[in-house]
Order: sequence, then structure tokens, then C-alpha cells
Amino acid sequence: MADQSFLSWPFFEDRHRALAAELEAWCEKHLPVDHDDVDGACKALVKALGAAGFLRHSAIDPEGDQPLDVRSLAIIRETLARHDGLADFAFAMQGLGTGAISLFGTPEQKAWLSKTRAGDAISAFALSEPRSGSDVANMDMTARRDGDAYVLDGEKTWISNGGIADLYCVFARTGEAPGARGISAFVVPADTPGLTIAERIDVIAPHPLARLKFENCRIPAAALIGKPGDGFKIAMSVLDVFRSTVGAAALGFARRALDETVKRARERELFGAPLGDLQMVQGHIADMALDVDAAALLIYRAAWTKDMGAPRVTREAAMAKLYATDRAQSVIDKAVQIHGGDGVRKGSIVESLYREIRALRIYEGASDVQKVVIARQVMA
Ligand code: COS
Repeated sequence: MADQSFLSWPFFEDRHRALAAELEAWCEKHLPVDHDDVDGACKALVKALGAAGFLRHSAIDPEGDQPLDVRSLAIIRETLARHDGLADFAFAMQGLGTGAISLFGTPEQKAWLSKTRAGDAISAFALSEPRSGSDVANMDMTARRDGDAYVLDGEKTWISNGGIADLYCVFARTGEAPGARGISAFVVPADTPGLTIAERIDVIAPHPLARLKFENCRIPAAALIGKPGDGFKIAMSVLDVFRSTVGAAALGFARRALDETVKRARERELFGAPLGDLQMVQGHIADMALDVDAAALLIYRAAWTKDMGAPRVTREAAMAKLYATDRAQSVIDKAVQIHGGDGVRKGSIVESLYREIRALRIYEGASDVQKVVIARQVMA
């Protein structure tokens, strides 16, 4: 089993250790799943994670008064990613897609959470556009007020769960002010007339992904999340919660790569001795272990700080995401190297980790954007 000693760090409570043990046992029984039909696999994973109770952590309980627990989100993502990247994806998107409702939704909007937490509805976060990815404030999509409705027009792209989601959290320009202060957030059910899937997008580690088109798409004014013009801040607040958990997924991939490498170093013979006897290999393993522990410290520092009630963890979350995803890429690259030809064999564990990790340095704010965010916070 992977190293679990981090769970004794002071960031955690007994409930976190119990959650990690319960999920580990579940993963050993149910993961990995077959990825051939990614839509079908994701739908089945959402159902299974809902039935097992783990999706309860992805959004707030609409009947309760507890906020999202970022440490639980991170432990779940780390554990799932270590076993199966698609399972992590299915869990993570239930949280990201409903994050704005968990944080700012009305009681009516929160009714969706009962469904997403049970695995009975799938959610998606629709922020990026063909012309604005990193530069969110520059979005083109509009939401025009018309009586007791808003009319959405425009496109969203790189939308995870696009095509299988039941609800989309959509950001659009309502024009209260130019730039960041003129954007609002909306809950849009997938079957709303005027919303169509313009394109399904295939990537190196496939998961449901699409470009969405909104044409004269009419939604009730009650679909507005928060106040008109608050959409940019809502998006950033959601990302403050979920960015450190992207780091946690990267950490899960890195831990798996390290575990596979240690196994390889023990079992593989080279020059008449185990591979792990070579100091060059020991050097790589030491670097990998150091990267894993340092990433874990940054991730759980960010999660703990948020859980302790900090209003913003922008700097901590950006550091955790930037460091954990970049270092996981390096850890996995070393794992591939130490596995030799088997490291690039299609279907091998390290080969799939090599494909899975790359997108994490791009989505939910590219590494370059995280540097901008960190520098601004440090200089403020
Ligand atoms: N929480 C709350 N408010 C925030 C915030 C946060 N984390 N970050 C910024 N804000 C507020 C600012 O305080 C500012 O408010 P005022 O207008 O009241 O001063 C407002 O939002 C605008 O902020 P800023 O000027 O920093 O906006 P920029 O347009 O310069 O954008 C970056 C900054 C680059 C950080 C932002 O566009 C970003 O995070 N981009 C990456 C997007 C991303 O992650 N996309 C992935 C989509 S999901 S796969």
C-alpha cells in the first residue's frame, strides 16, 4: 500500500484518517475501471461513488450548515487518482461543477446538490471560451436580461463532462461594468432549449470533454447565482477551493509512479544485482520521494488553511497546484525512464500516468497563470 504516514500530520483529524481507510478499501475492490467507453465509464463511476457515499464530500449538504471540507476533497482526489485517473475525474467534476452553488447558491439551486451528491445528476463548470482561457475577464459569451429571464448567447469550450452533464454552471457577460466586474454565473440544465453540444473533444488521456453552443438560450432569472456582476469573483472563489485539489490529484499520480518505481527497483535485475542497488537509481528515487512529500505539505497546508476559515487561500492554493502538478510531471517522467521500454508500453501503468498528468498543468489555471497569481499576492 502507498505511504499513508502523511495522515498523521497535524493537518488531519480522525475523520480524515477514517475516510482515507474507507476509500482505500473501496478503491481496491472497484478500481480501475475499463476506459474504453469513457462516457459510460464516467456515468457508472458517478453512480458508484454516489452509492458508496463519497460524493457527499463533493458539495455541501443543502439541509446542513457545514462548509466544504477541502482536506476531505484532497484526500479523496489523491486516493482515487492513485488507483484510476478517470475515477478522480468523475469525483472532481461533481465538486467543481457545483462549487458555485455550494458557496453562493439559493435554497432552490441547492436542491441540485441532493442529486449530484447521490450520483443521480452530473455537473460541469463552463468558464473557458475559444478566445478566453487564462484571461477569464475577457469572455465573449453574453447573458441579456429579458423580463424575468436571461438569454444566453455564445460558446464555451474545454468543458469537462460536456455531453454527459445534467447541469452546467455557466459564466457570461451581463455588462454591469467592463471586464471582470461585468460577468455573472448561472445554473443551466443540460436540456434547456438553445444549448447544444457543438463538438466532442478527444485528448491524450480521454474523458468527456466538449465545446458547447448557446443560441438564444432562455433561462429564468432565478438561475442567477449570487448577484449580477459577481460571476468573476464567484469563479475565482470556486477555483480557490478546487485548485489545491488538482494538486492532490497530481500527488496521487506521483505516489503511484513512485510505488511502481520502488517495485521495479526491487524486482528488476541489472548487472547481476537489483536495479535499486545502483546509486543513480537511488538518486532518482530520493528526488521523487522528496517531490511527493513537499507537494503533500503544500496541498494540505492550503486545504487546512481554508478549512480553518481563511476567507481567501489564493496564494496557498496556487502554490499547491503549481508545485504539485509540475513535480508530479517530473516524478512520472523519472518513473518512465526507470521502467525503460515498459514505461512507454501502451497500457502500462506508468505510460497512462504519463498521459494523465499533462493536462493538470493546464486546466483550472495553467502553471504560468499560477505564477502570476502567486507573484501578485506576494507583491500586494
Ligand atoms: N477570490 C475572490 N476574488 C478574487 C479572486 C479570488 N481568488 N481573485 C481575484 N478576485 C477579484 C479581485 O480582487 C478583483 O476585485 P476588484 O475588482 O473588486 O478589485 C477582481 O476579482 C478582478 O481580479 P484581477 O484584477 O486579479 O483579474 P484579472 O482579469 O487580472 O485575472 C487571473 C486574474 C489571471 C488570476 C484570472 O483570470 C485567472 O485565474 N485565470 C485562470 C483561469 C482558469 O483557472 N481557468 C480554468 C477554468 S476551469 S478548467
